Amino acid sequence: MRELAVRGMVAGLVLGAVLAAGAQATSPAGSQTKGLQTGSGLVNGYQPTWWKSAVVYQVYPRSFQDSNGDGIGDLRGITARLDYLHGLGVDVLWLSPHYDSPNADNGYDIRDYRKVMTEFGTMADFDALLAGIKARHMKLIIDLVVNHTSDEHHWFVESRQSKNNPYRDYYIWRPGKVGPDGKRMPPNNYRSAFSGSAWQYDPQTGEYYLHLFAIKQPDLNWENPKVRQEVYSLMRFWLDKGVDGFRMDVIPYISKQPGLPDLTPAQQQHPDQVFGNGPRRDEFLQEMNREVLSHYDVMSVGEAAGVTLAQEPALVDDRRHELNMIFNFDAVRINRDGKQWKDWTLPGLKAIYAQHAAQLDTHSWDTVFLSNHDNPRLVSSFGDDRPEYRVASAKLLATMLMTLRGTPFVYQGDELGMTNYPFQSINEYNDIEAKNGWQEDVLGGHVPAADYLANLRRMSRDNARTPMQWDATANGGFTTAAKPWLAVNPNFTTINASAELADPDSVYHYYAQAIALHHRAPALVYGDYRDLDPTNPQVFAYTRTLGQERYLVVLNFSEKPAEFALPPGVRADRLVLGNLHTAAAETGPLHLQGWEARVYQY
Ligand code: TEU
Ligand code: CA
Repeated sequence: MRELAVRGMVAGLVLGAVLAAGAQATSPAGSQTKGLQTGSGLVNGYQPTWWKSAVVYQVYPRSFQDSNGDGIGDLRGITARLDYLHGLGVDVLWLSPHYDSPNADNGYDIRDYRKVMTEFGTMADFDALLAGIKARHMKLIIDLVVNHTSDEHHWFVESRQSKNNPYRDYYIWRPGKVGPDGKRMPPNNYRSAFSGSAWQYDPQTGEYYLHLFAIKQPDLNWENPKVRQEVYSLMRFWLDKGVDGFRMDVIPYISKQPGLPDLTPAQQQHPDQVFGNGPRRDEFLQEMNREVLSHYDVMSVGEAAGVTLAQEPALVDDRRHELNMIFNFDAVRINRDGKQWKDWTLPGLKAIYAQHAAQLDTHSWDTVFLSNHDNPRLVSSFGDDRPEYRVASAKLLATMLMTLRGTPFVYQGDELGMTNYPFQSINEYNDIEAKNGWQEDVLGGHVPAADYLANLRRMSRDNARTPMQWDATANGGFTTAAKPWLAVNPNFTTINASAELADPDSVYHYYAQAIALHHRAPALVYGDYRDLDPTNPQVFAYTRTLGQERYLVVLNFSEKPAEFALPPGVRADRLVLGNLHTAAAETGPLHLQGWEARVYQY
């Protein structure tokens, strides 16, 4: 373990030195908006804050770096790679769940909120990681999963004992119904996100409990003030250790519909919009803010499945004192109907960003992301991961992430242009969502295996969960174990951090440049956004302006060359970022190569 950690540290130190020379200061643009602030301290109407100008990097600890050779990523492994992350220029790390868990859903099923998962290390390892993050002037947000717990949490172990157990009302228990055939039936027609009914019958007390996700993830009953106080207490536990905020897992789901009636056929098309809009959602979030968040200088970002862009201000308008921002799923799921992969169009994506701009005023901050641990790889979903286009399209996507309006979120490995995994059989998958779906859809005789696997290969969450590819040694340098918990993408021999650190033209160094640009340009944080050609099927071109600071971003979302004429008043004066070396100074229409991205200041 020490050898690996040292090797990681050395690589990081070398990288840190190299990049420090080239990269701009990673201090968030917030510190550079002084001259732009009006008397009220606002910048273009926005209240500047550290989490608005920060760039966030998500770490999925299971797959980031193994330090003790057991094939599973851990906290010491992350600590050994902090210089790599600092060198990239990111400001905030979002750590996916690190708590004690039986891993039915890889940590999103928490058994003890105040204990570090044994496989990930100890609380001392967490403290060392946090100290290492702070020493590099970065911040840490952790994953708050409080819509549900593990069924092995002691609250649930108690709750299921008897109907009068003091913990019974920590969860949502209901008697079933009796069907026309006289058989027992669940209380309503809710379905789990991971296949099957959202209700599990428990013989011990002859009732069903609700689980909107896995059977081993019973939903907490937020109507119970004791549950809410337990959550606020565990939040304070981590905030008092110095954590800088939370990413909140499916947080809009915490308020359930009174009486839990069946979903109507229309609601069954978008059950998340029923689950995410319960009547007490905002009351609970305002109480959480009043009791906890408002007492700390922290960042809160809610994962908001089921909340439409029109509804978004209800959760993020700063006058409502709920959350700082949320992840809206419209863009990241433009390529899916439910779980079925579908093609998408660039005008369709641009229309979503136009809606973001229209729905969110200067009181409502946004996030910019197109990947995470629940979605396939960025370059495979929104770029083109064929060898001839992978690097250029990965850089183009980085350009978009760093120049749209909102806090950008980079998912681990996307800074290397890591791609989807070439899955062949269901046995190669780990994800409960994939395996439960196989059980129900394929073994249930509803979907041919080949069709299920073809779709799964494109949309599976496991695409993003294969281990980080650090170098060309065995298992990509992720682990010294013979077998990692999930196979490393075989393309690690060519796509890996070591090779990219050594290549100044790599996706990694491009991300570092794009992040540095984001940091030195308040207009890219707080500036107005204007789409120059919403219906153009191939080119995404927009401006970001803040007073006299004006940027033009032009992205060719195709392998085919494109010509783009600039509207009056918009000029390609000074190229400040480009992913190909063909951006000649042009006065007339721009001539873009396939997957070419350019950012001009004018
Ligand atoms: O995800 C909730 C969620 O919306 C996704 O799981 C989505 O429903 C799923 O990917 C369907 O395609 C959060 C976590 O990010 C996810 O990893 C967990 O599995 C889930 O909640 C339960 O905690
Ligand atoms: Ca390990």
